[in-house]
Amino acid sequence: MTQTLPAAVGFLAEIRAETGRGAGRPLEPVFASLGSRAELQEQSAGQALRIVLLHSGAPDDAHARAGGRTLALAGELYNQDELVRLLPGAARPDSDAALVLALFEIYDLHAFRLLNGRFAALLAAPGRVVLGTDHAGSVPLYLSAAPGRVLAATEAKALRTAPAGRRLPARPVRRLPGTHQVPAGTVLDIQVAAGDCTAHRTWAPPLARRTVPEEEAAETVRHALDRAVRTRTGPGTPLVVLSGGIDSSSVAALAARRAAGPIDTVSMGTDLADEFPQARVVAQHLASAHREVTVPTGDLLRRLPHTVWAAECLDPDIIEYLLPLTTLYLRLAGTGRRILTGYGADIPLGGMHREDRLPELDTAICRDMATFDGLNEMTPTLSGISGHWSTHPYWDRDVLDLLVPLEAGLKRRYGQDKWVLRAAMGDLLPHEVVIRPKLGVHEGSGTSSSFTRLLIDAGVVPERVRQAKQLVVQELFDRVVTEGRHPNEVPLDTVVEQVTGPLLSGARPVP
Ligand code: IOT
Ligand code: MG
Repeated sequence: MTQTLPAAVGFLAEIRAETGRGAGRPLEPVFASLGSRAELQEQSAGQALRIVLLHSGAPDDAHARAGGRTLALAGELYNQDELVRLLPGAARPDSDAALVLALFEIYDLHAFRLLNGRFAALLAAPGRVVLGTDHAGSVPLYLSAAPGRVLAATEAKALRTAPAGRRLPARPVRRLPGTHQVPAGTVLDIQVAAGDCTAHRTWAPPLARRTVPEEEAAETVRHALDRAVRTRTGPGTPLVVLSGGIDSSSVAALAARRAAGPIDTVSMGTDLADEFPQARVVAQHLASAHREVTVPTGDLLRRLPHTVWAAECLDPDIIEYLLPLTTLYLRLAGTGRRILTGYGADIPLGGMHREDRLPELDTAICRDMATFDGLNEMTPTLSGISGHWSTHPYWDRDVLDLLVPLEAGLKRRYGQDKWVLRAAMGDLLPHEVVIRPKLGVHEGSGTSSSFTRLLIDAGVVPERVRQAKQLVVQELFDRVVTEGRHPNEVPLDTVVEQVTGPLLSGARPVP
């Protein structure tokens, strides 16, 4: 059977110089993502390497060896065809891992500047470890390094029991001393013996803006998005998580146009709110096999610990976007689906910004493109906890390189937000879908309001709700990441009680 999921969705790796200095107990391969485990061990050139791959049935495709180097790859590439042309000879490497390794042999770490993908990678060579993520850091990668040892994993919780590493040019992880996250679009080059680390940027969001005639802008956006959808669609029936907004409807329309039969679409709502009628219009138009999943808000909120566990994120706003999606993924029957989303379109297009003025719109886009890193909102672990693989066409490297630099007047035009996308998709979707204004998933599913309600019911005054949300997320992070507890063992009500207690004393008005 052709593989639907990437060969691996995660890994844990330990590299130790065999001098005794770096010796220590092997780490437990703990992951929130589901998958099978395969372990590789190698000793060479005075260095011991152990990699535990979290794989989906073909672990040999998730790593490659050549010329004394070993490479492990979690995730996948989307520009293999152009990359293969850079290699000498006619033989096509038989996996993405082998392709990256072959490019590394020619370009060294500059190979990472060539890749368009959704991945985290580790390369071990004698005396040297290279760690890199895709342009968006969309598969998070963490590490801890000290002289004589490098520990790396695609989930921070796997490094929870690692001895404290030294300070590195990367983002420190809360309450895990010496554990860092590899920045988005960055390669870290580490000398194992000394533990020295240098960071090299391989991608940065463009800052310049381009003026393009309307028609050309719409055409190029359509073309780039179509390619991003195509390269993300596996051999099986595509599944699109559909809100009925322009972002996910566009992805569904492009996937449906290419599919041999009906695609699958699914929408979630709660007892409080849903966008079912809007999504149904799209599903009917595309003749997709459509499902609606209604989750009681109590059940939705009970997935907060799972969402923080999967995303390893401390931002309460982001957690509110991710909670309904995580809950939906957990309700999808079976495992192993490849899921396409419309996530992330609002960042380069300024869709979350309800404002007509162009300088403010472009400022918001600059800010969002400068601050997404480390939020982990794109992480595949959100769907990985139920054994699925999600991927986001709008955060394809080429789509971003096209959307970000479009001048703001193409993003807000004729009183519409995300105008250029609406113009690009005009002929594939019903008009009412094309002109429907933005509604965030946290709004459309009643997630924000039910989380607020929970805190108000616990006695938090409205002015402190935001702070309380932040504290709840922080406390959940401490329990499920730092302390390594399973989210099923972290009852939300106890956490809410614990963090709201101190907020209430002195804050509650005297009756
Ligand atoms: P939103 O754009 O509403 O949703 C993101 C994706 O989740 C949609 O494209 C769709 O694929 C899926 N989705 C949303 N609602 C449903 C639903 N009811 N049923 C099934 N699938 C659904 C937040 C947001 O508004 O999400 N995400 C923004 C912005 C992120 C901000 N981050 C940042 N500044 N760093 C986004 O760009 O997606
Ligand atoms: Mg959206």
